[in-house]
Amino acid sequence: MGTTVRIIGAPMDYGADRRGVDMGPSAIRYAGLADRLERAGVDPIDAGDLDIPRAEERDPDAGGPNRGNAKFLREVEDVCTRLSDRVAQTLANGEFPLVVGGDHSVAIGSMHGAARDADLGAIWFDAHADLNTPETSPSGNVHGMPLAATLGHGAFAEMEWATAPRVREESIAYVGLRSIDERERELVRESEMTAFTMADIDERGMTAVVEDALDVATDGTDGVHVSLDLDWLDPKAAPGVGTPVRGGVTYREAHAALETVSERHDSEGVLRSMDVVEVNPILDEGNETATLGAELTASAFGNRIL
Ligand code: 6HN
Ligand code: MN
Ligand code: MN
Ligand code: MN
Repeated sequence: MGTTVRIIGAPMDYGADRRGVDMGPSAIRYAGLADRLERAGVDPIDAGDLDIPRAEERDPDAGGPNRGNAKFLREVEDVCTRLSDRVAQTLANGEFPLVVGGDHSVAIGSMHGAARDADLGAIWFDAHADLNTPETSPSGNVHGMPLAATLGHGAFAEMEWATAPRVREESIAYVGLRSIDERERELVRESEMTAFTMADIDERGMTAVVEDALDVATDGTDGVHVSLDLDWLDPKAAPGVGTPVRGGVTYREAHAALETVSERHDSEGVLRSMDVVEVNPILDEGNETATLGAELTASAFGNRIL
């Protein structure tokens, strides 16, 4: 049979300002994630959720001497450490780890786990660059920092739980970038990462851009991590997110992107891990954003019309 996809729920909201994103895993399951994956031809196993204490019971200011401006850093560390173990174990069992968030800081754990025994490339489907550090973050929200954490920027250099040495800048591609803080802009420009903005998608079309992103993320790596932040889409298509940005990807472009990933995966087996994050059911309309998250995940595994 096909691939076994292990669904790992990470109902974490420590990294975001707007409460409710911790309900993302329930909403995405309710939207039929497992059935949709099955129809796409893979075997889903729902591993349930990581146990995550409510933010109200925790101290946002804990997290050690280098935590700077970062809120709930100690809690994010705890969750990401456990998540990394789960992801690594899943891969060791020959299964595919699908992490369902939760805010985007869960990606620190998924990438850490997926990069333990492999050089990992990444495609970042997001409106944002997620490259802030505890020192530079304007908000203190760790969901704006996962790529900086993975790459070991700033204070993250001292945080072994966050940094993934086998993820290199040159193997990371952004797709759909359109909201970036000043410091992040400089970093992206100076870095060896590849950034495809919304303007690139306007000009060249989604499929061509994603093909290029796949080239970047597969070159010299053992596999690709796909990080799907639902605020990548236009708020008209995905209203249920905490940090919406106008001018995003359309419903159809989003499917085309994930279908392009799946086609490359069919021919070259490139996918290693994935997360789907930032669905906030409180802000959503009729579970539309959660449904989109489930649909797009199925598209990544080959849900085809014919
Ligand atoms: N996301 N750059 C802003 C910040 O607060 O650092 C927004 C981050 C959004 C985070 O995409 O998951
Ligand atoms: Mn993000
Ligand atoms: Mn290698
Ligand atoms: Mn985002």
